Amino acid sequence: MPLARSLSITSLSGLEEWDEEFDLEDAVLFEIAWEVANKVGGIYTVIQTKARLTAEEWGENYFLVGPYVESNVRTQVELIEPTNPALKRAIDKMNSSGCKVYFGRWLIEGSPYVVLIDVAFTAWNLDKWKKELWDNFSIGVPWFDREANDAVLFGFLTAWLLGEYAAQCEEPPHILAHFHEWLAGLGLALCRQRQLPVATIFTTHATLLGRYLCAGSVDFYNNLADFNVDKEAGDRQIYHRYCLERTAARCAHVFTTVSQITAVEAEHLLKRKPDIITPNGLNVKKFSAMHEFQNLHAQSKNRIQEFIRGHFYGHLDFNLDKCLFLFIAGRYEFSNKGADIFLEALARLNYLLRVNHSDVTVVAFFIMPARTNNFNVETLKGQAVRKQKRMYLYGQLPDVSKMLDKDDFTMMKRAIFATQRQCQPPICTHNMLEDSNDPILTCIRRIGLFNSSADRVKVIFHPEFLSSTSPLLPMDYEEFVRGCHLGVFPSYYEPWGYTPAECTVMGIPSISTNLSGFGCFMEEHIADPSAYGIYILDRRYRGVDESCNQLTSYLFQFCQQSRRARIIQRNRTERLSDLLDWRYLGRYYISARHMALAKAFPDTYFYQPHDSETAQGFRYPRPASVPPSPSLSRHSSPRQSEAEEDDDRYDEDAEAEKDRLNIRQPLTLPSKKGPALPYTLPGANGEK
Ligand code: G6P
Ligand code: 1S3
Repeated sequence: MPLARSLSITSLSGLEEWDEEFDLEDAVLFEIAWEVANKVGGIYTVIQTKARLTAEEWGENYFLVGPYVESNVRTQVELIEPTNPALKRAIDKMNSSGCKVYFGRWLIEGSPYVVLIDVAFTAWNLDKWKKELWDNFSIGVPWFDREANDAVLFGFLTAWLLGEYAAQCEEPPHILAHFHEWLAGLGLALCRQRQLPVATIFTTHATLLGRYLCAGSVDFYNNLADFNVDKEAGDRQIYHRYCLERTAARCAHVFTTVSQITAVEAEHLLKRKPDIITPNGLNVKKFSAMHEFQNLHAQSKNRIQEFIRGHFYGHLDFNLDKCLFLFIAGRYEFSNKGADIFLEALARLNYLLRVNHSDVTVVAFFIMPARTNNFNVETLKGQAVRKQKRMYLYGQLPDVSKMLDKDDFTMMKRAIFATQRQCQPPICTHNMLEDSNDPILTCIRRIGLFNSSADRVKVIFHPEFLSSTSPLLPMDYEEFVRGCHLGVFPSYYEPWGYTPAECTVMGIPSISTNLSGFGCFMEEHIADPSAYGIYILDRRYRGVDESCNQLTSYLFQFCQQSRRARIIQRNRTERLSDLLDWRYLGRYYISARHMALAKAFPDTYFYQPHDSETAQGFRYPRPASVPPSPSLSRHSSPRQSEAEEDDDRYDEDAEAEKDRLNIRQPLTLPSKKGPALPYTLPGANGEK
């Protein structure tokens, strides 16, 4: 019997409600990605955080499909018997034909069903399937590309699963299959080539060529329209991968990208304009006490301060209470993620703070995984010293002269000597395997930020993702972000950028760029982003040196804010979190699914863009408490007088209420009648 399902996206502090009455009939949704229950990068975050909302909408008819990785399954998945009879028959049939397909519940919010396929177990089919790929699509995959081989196996196996499921259904089924990224894309192309009754969506989270070209020395955005894509892919030995990606994009009923900027890129590099933009959301955690996130900031900051005490033992000649923690985190793509200009700007900031005799010290963390031989001794020693000799770290005797005898003093002096260091506090927490040509370390050597006593900017490179079980900095990523003051993500290539979004929902200000999906999205939705702690660097229309100056000036301004100003700013930042909640952003995925069903099954489904999809974009107004004068626009982040400098108690609720009244305006969505691509690409009319 057909099921009628609908979803009401509820109101989010001023954002418009969105009731969707699309009858899904007996449709079944498969969402297919290499990162289902398998964390590699940002796509995992998309799938994992979105699952709850999608499971609410599709209930028993939602299945995620990914690779079987034993270590992941052991910790994240509860294996069970398939719940859907047709799917059970399909899985049994595959398993009796030499495959290993598992069914379970992924133990995350929403507990969605997962179908996990062991691709290695079916590797005996690889040559046969590669021949089929060549015969039908003229794509030849070389034997040495392991990732592409996995993509072939995964593609054939997912198409097999969907075909088998369709064959096992008693009534003609309405299958919707949503494929993410090139690694999963072949399954989509095979569904179309085999004419399966499947409505298909392909979402690209970054294009292969875009990532490769940007990582080189190419002027990417000024030449987007002119690249000879086949040659560029061939030169980088990724032609076969590129063909898989482009085939999926071309074959899909609906093609989506995560941002407008990637839509422009896809149009030029994959030769198809996306039908819908599907921005990435998060599951926003709401605390019952409104300012709980501020308390969490203070708690986590204390833990970072503890680490700093150990790391800088013997050199703790700066005031930790006036110390600001900045960080960059993500995949280690030195220039794509903007680590290059961040370092350069830190060197300039160091100079500015020194010549202005600032009492602020900045510690900048680089959390980017690289190849290492574990922690280095000097760093571990620092934490050990901290734990044992905490009272001596400041290098001065405490005023206990009356309590101690001569021997105690001798012992204490020796302990102080033991905390003295001949070397500077380390830059890197680990032993790097490629120390001499590591890009971050090489750049630090050039700019001379060596954590010396005179430096107002200190640098710590932690080339491993954070973990609460680390002996060094035992914090998970979320705790760490909460304890920092500012996330700095000056990316050159960033289709979306989860890192600044995560900062926002935790109430931590961030710097992103107008070349990142997130930065452009915020620019589109907020009248004065920096007032909300969303600094957007111009990397599109400025040269590298100019962007670096702009970044330096953002950092310097940030260092000049009083504590009270930072607290106000964090409150404003946190208020934007509804905008990044899947409960709001999930609607774009819903539209993509309805559009695909209507294209594949026009007799059953009818798609009409939602009213709000065609209206003008909503903008968060400038906060009421920010002065409107243009002369202050550079300083729309809150500033106070010196007298208020250390006053961290103020009427937060009154300030918040003032801004909230201003925000309560109906929300309408930006135009999504196909992506209106608003960017005049520099170079198109001669500008640089
Ligand atoms: C939160 C806490 C305050 C604390 C402040 C520190 O707002 O509720 O008690 O003083 O953080 O802010 P800061 O920007 O100096 O880390
Ligand atoms: C990609 O991961 P990345 O860090 O390689 O996908 C993410 C999820 O859509 C996106 O946020 C990011 O910008 C892309 O680059």
